[in-house]
Amino acid sequence: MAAHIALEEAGATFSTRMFAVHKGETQSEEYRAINPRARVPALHVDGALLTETSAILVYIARLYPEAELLPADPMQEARCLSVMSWLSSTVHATFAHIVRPERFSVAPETHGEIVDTNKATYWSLLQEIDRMISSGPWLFGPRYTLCDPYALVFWGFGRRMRFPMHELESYTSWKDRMIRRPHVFAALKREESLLLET
Ligand SMILES: N[C@@H](CCC(=O)N[C@@H](CS)C(=O)NCC(=O)O)C(=O)O
Repeated sequence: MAAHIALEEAGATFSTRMFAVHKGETQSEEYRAINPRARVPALHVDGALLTETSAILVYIARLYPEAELLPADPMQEARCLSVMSWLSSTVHATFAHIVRPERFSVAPETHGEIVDTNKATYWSLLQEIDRMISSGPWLFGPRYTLCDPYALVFWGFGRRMRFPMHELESYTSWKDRMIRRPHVFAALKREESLLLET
């Protein structure tokens, strides 16, 4: 979703192929031929493969500098990369423990505890994002960056887990603001995203 929104925001010419994780399509031979790690997103550019959301977002921002999707100031850019790195290594990794506990322990009797512990951790990370967004209107205050679409992914995951997302007032009103951006809306519509359901 984040990469898809970034391509829309950049005004890029691109085509998409959808592989539904929940239907096991990313584990298929067909998708493994695209990305042997069997994870989305994967971006193909002139035959070259790029994986990892943060790298894809930075690549898109650099390719379309006129869209100003990353700050030009080195410290501001580094702070943005710091947030992307945290979203990937901590927030996303915590979520993976909730939906795939079997990847973290071969003992089924431990899975319930792994899920419960990481649900609590995930909620505290969502609260941290809520605080980061509280001065708004965007994650980096007045300026929209590609950290914004990346953070939208985790609001959606929280809703999927039936967390009380309405309690995160800043994060939730920011989510509504995000959806009102035409390029965000276009990407979500094409993905038939649950975020468009009220
Ligand atoms: N570190 C990777 C994580 C990618 C990832 O785990 N994507 C999830 C979808 S949100 C996925 O493909 N899951 C399928 C699976 O875990 O089998 C990134 O940031 O791009």
